[in-house]
Amino acid sequence: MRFTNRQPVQLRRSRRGFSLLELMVSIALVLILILGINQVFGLSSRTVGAGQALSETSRDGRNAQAILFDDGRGAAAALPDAPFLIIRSQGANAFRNKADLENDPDLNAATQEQANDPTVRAYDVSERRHRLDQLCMFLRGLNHRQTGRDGSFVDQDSSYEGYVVYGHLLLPDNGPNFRAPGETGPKGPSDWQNFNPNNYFASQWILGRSLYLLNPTPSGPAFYGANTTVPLSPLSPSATNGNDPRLSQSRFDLCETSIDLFRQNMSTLPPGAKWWHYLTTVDPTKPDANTVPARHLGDPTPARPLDSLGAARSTPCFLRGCTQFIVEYAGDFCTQKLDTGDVVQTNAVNPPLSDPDGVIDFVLDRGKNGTDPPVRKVRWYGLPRDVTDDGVVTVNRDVVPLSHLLAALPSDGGLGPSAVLPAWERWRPSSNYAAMGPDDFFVAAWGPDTQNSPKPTMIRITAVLDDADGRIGAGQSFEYVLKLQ
Ligand SMILES: [Ca+2]
Ligand SMILES: [Ca+2]
Ligand SMILES: [Ca+2]
Repeated sequence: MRFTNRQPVQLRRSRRGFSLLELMVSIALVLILILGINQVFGLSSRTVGAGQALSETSRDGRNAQAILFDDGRGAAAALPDAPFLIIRSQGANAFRNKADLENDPDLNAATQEQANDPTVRAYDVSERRHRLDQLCMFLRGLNHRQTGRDGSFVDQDSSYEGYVVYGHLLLPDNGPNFRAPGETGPKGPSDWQNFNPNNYFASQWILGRSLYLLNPTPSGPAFYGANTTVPLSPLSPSATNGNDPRLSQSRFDLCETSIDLFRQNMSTLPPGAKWWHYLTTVDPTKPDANTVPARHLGDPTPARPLDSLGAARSTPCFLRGCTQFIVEYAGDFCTQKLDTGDVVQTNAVNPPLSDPDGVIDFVLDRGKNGTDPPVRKVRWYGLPRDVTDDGVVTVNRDVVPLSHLLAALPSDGGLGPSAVLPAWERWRPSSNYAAMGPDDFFVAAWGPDTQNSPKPTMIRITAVLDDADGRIGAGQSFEYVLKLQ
């Protein structure tokens, strides 16, 4: 009886179900489990995303090397009789990406409110201070056309002569306009990203490689097809009124000229003509100091259905997420003391001058503290850059223009302020580095008026590649050295 008595109790208990408390506890447990699983999956997908972004940037950096070295060989072959070679260097303030913008109190990349903000000194290279250099070279060697005439995407044309420009591209906004990298609009900082939606953040920038084949008798439509005799055509506006069409806006990658014809064309320029100014700036009628560099047009995602113009605009897109593009040069331009690196005057009279000595100009590296035994390293010339990373630019340790080294005081290894300066350094920034302006730029241009001057033997390119989606902690840096002699 006792046994049978217990059964209803057990049955009653098993039918009772869950109490509210038990239900809540189990729901909470399930929620915790789901959150945990989410965390694990989120973490691993972020890891996969970062890994993918890293492998993408390293793949792009490696692929770029083959093309850059090929162009370097072409430039070396063309250099002895090339019409010109131009390096134009300039820095710009910009946010690395959206997250960087959102951390900034006044939404302005040119101001540094917080102690931990990336520096924006003119000679810095940081996540807020970027280099947007340009390199213009003539090439000898086989190159194929990358665009086609109207109604087609490619042509069979090829040529053994070419002209290539490396530099950041103008990219379309979501309307009809093209915007410069980091360009800001007329309204306040809160509108700048809206004004320039595709080329505002440094991680959106695209380094362009705009290659033009040269052919004096082109088979199809070419840039500047008219038989013009305007000086400097067909690669630039005229040297007299600046109104001719610009190569940087051209949809054709074929120019109706040759290296020889163009050099002959340039030889007719009057002495003192600022050919380099006309070839590299947007409005050549403006004075040197306040001109905007001429940038070529690119469009990585042309409208569908694709047409010849859209296809042509996509071909210059070379390196995506290129937040830094730094071009510097090296060679034998002066005589130096082997034990100190000081520049030696090689003429007996004033103004003091230093001739090449058969040794590539060098810098003595004495280690981080300046006390190690000196090691001789190639000296690179260019827009001032703090390569020793100690917060200041020093003439005899960092990258500076050759002019700055020559004109430095003898105690700093130079010849003094009256030194004869190199004719190919056409525009130099202030040598008072602390006071260097954010828009100060540097132009080194070898051309018809420096035929008897030494030319660079090497060009160093430093590029930093970043992920537009912010998946990697910092951009990856790549260095390429092109041997020109
Ligand atoms: Ca700011
Ligand atoms: Ca030398
Ligand atoms: Ca330094």
